[in-house]
Amino acid sequence: DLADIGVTGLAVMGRNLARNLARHGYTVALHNRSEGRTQELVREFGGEGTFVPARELADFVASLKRPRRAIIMVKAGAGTDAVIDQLAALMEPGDMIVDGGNAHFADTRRREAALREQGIHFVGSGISGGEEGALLGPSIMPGGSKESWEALGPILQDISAKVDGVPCAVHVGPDGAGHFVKMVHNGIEYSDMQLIAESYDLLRQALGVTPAELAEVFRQWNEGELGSYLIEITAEVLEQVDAETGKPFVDVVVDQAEQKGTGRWTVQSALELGVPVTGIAEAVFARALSGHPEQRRAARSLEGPEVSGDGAKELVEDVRQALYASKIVAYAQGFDQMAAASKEYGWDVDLGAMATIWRGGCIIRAKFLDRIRAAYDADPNLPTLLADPTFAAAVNLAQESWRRVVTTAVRIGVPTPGFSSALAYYDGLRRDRLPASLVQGLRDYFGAHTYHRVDKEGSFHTDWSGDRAEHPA
Ligand code: NBP
Repeated sequence: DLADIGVTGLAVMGRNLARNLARHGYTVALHNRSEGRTQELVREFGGEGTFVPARELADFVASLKRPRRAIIMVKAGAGTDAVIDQLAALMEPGDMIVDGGNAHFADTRRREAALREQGIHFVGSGISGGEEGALLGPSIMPGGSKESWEALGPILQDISAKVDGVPCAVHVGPDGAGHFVKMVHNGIEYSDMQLIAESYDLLRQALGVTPAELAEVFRQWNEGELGSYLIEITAEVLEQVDAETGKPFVDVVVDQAEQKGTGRWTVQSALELGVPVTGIAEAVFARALSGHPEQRRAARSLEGPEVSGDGAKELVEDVRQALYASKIVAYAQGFDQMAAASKEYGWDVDLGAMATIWRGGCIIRAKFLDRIRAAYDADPNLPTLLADPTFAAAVNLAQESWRRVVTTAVRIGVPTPGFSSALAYYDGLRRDRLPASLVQGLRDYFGAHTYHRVDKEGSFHTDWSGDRAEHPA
């Protein structure tokens, strides 16, 4: 029998995605560059469904029903290009190639345009949820043509996570839209983790509590508005004890955070689009700082404040509030970035739908995403999430706590770039007048860059080096 769909690239992600498809009753063609992985899958999990293994890519393509649907799950980069080229050479107009890896959206745009010339639908699809999500139901963010969504959508919705019966898979938009949204998802994930890490660090330093005690705090937080996968697993990581030394797990792990690049891509894109994603940027930079132990060693003689601990138990609730408010800011920024990209590239992304498909399967899944969905339902053109009445009320409620947290961190010398920058963003957004007017004045002074006036139309320049009179520019 011909296969309904195929997967090439059978490392952890591809293997689990293929099993997920088979478990949903689809006949799945299998291929991997080195045949060992294909054989291993069939040997270990062949009983889970109907697989059609192929040693050669040509046999893999030949085993697919028309129009063919093939998912690529290989390491992002040059390997993906190679596999796309090989597949495309074996395919016909109307066939579909899905790239489920973490490709850069610009690569996806390029690949989609090239394959469109050949009449092949190229679907760059974000897939989130790691290994477990791929098997049990990921969050799926496909880009590409409407026709490809019609042919692939039902399958992707079948295998995706479901929340309240709603699948966590939706057509994001044309060409690179799916991979863009996945990239921002990962950027937000960086920011979420940074804020969690700051909460842990500040509470541990200020209150002198143990990681195990903090695990309990996070467990309680998980019951409330912060309820999310990342808060849940934070409790588990914090209570973990190293079997060899008996020390808390977090004390035996090297404190240098690594990154695969999607956070950096998010910030690079945000710089190009002119969207301030300070929460994500600070998270990327905090990882970069952690990666320079030689600088930290060299800086050991730098002095900190006299005070260290700050025993107030109220700090726990304050930090919870600061975490929630900063998280709202980080999401507001990420959603701004998606809105800006959607406009720039003509994608027409439904922002509320992105919140919906992130509710399950993916790493940033959280109760709070229902509120984001509701905010965009109430106003699809919301200029910022912070303008939504529910979120505005939440940050208003939190802001005193937020300020106490940042003040405490500054006083005792614990770095909280996530909390601090989120608060600065909030205060910037709130301002009636910003000191950008002075920046404009300076620009006009040294570079005759001109400025606008609050009371008149047009551009103006002041003759700074002469009589300092103003002239229309
Ligand atoms: P890897 O990213 O480790 O890639 C391994 C796979 O790529 C193997 O099947 C390997 O074949 C194949 N491959 C390579 Br490497 N170069 C190739 C080439 N030139 N031609 C053909 N095949 C090639 O696998 P993964 O961790 O399963 O991730 C797959 C994709 O999913 C990546 O893009 C990743 O970023 C993305 N992703 C991963 C996660 C996660 O949690 N791991 C989550 C979300 C997305 P071989 O067996 O012959 O070496």
